[in-house]
Amino acid sequence: MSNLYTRLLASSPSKDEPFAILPDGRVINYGALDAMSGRFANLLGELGVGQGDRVAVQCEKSIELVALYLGTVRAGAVFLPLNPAYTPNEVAYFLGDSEATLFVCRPDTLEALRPVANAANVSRIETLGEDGSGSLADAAGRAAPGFSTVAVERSTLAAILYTSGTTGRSKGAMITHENLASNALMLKDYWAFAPSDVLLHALPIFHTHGLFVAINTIMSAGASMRFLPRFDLDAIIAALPHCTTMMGVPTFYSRLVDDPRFNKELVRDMRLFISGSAPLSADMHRAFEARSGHAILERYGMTETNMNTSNPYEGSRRAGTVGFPLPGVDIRITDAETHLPVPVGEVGIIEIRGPNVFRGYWRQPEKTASEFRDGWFVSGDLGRIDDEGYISIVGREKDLIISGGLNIYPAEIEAVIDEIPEVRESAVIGIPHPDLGEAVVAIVAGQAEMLSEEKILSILALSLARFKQPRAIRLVDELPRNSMAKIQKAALRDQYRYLFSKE
Ligand code: MLC
Ligand code: AMP
Repeated sequence: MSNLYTRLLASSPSKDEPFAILPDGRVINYGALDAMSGRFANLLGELGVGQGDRVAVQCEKSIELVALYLGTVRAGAVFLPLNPAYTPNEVAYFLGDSEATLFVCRPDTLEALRPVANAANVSRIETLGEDGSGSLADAAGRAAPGFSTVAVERSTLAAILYTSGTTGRSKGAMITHENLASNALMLKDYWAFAPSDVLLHALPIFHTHGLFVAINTIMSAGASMRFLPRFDLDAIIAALPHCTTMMGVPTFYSRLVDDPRFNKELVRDMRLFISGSAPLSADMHRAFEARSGHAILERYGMTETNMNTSNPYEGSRRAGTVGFPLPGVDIRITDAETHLPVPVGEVGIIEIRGPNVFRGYWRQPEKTASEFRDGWFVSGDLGRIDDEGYISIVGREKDLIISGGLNIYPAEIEAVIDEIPEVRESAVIGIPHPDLGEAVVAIVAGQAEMLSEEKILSILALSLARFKQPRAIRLVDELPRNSMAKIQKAALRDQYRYLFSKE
């Protein structure tokens, strides 16, 4: 069976065709990509990374990192990307849980992370900087560029992506070559990607959206991308006239609409804007269309499943909906109590089945079993299907906050706050935020005179990535509880709903 890499290149783009255009103007063509990824694949073998071994990476976005992803996949090893914002504490868990063979970090974090990797028994630690420096990049430069891509089974793991869990313990989603190849090849057709397309790539590449949806899809079309290190409005405005497509989280689109330079002339060569990872409000959909003349195509996905549904490329892209099940993907909506499919128009839990659905959580068979029902993956998202087949996401059964497209599980933050001796208990909630969609807020009950927002934040900063840290903390005497003594988060969300906006 073919490797993901081979399947992504089935359209055989010529070696001279561009793959990535970098901010400094450098162009990486498909031939160079093959050589770069081949060098990394050869190097992994030299470093003792075998098939199935985990390559954990916590580096800034760079084209070398893309090549390392592809080299890992070509070698039959498992790519495990980590958000560069994670603290050493968080990294320690991922390295230990995954039993990674190789850990690659930034040159400037090596000193802090070496003991973490050693404690997790990682055999090798190497470095890769965003400018292509570092010990791994140096050694790759000396490795041979030609590599015979390893044949794998459909069910062979290509990647593990950690997603936080409701209990606070992150789970490694095991993603196979078939999951990724089937999804990318289908999306290329569904969204009409062609070799002439240039994708504006400003997403991080440690998640499904920027790594798989964006990069795999353009590779399967033999298309190219303008590869930006992060979302920077000036750089986006400068790049838009040279692009045909863009993928982003809703925050990208609201920031564009807020910028007076964003207009129809700027996007004259664009054919498609795609949004996902968090809800795009119907108001934002309309505001964007009024300004740009483009109806954003909203789609719905998950780390565990890649892409599930999408608004149509041809046809009406309906604001506030995530469109139809994608070809090959089955969706059903079931009742939370009876688990039976609900009638059209009624709200229930979205369940997913198809070649896109992951193999399970790394070394957590019970957790895996509990999230599947009769072969369907139970998403935890609440949705409804209307009589024309459009699916809307109306909420979440899982206690999850999505801030700027990044998932945050309250339990993980509550656990750290609750360890502070003066704290009795806490409730972490998501509150509507004009830029991030939702922002993290902590409501804390305890010895108020001994506590302060600054003190709590400084303790959280020691163990939690910045994006998980609350944007506001409120100290209270008591948390509201229902008759079953359960904290009423809905009441708290209601009470603080205007914290970041005008009433
Ligand atoms: C950065 N910060 C965030 C944040 N991103 N805080 C909360 N939520 C976020 N998402 C912090 C920074 O550390 C910084 O801290 C402060 O907020 C201000 O930073 P900023 O400069 O405004 O942030 P910026 O770098 O512009 O990043 C915001 C963002 C970025 C929205 C552009 O987070 C982003 O690119 N998000 C995309 C996430 C993504 O790819 N999700 C896909 C998941 S896959 P300080 O110290 O300065 O206060 C998935 C499946 C699917 O969900 O369906 O796709
Ligand atoms: P992640 O675990 O980071 O992959 O996030 C997946 C979750 O993001 C889904 O379960 C949804 O809750 C949410 N999500 C993704 N796309 C959309 C969308 N278009 N609208 C609403 N929620 C979305």
